[in-house]
Amino acid sequence: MNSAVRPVLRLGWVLCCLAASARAEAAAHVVVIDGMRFTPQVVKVKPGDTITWQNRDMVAHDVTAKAVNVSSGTLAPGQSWRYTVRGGAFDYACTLHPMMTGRVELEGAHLAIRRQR
Ligand SMILES: [Cu+2]
Repeated sequence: MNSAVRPVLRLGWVLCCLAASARAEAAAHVVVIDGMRFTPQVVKVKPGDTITWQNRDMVAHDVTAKAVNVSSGTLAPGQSWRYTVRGGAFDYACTLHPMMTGRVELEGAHLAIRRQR
């Protein structure tokens, strides 16, 4: 093989592996909405993870955290909404039933959670 080409190929291989491992680390979390509550109520995530809220209840709900501009809009029974985690932790609620609350926490980021309060 041409020795000038080899380092380029090696770099390409490294970048490819980095991209693959970053993708493998992003987890998909599910929060079920049923019986007028979010389960689990606290979901621990990393930036890049996705959270899907599935409304399995008999009435409409939403997922809203105004402080961080998170809003699912109304989720009719059977609907779901996927969110990709970008920043820090947040508390959320259902605006239709404000006693329904949940929290998104960052794994191993207790300082970030404390700062938000
Ligand atoms: Cu609700």
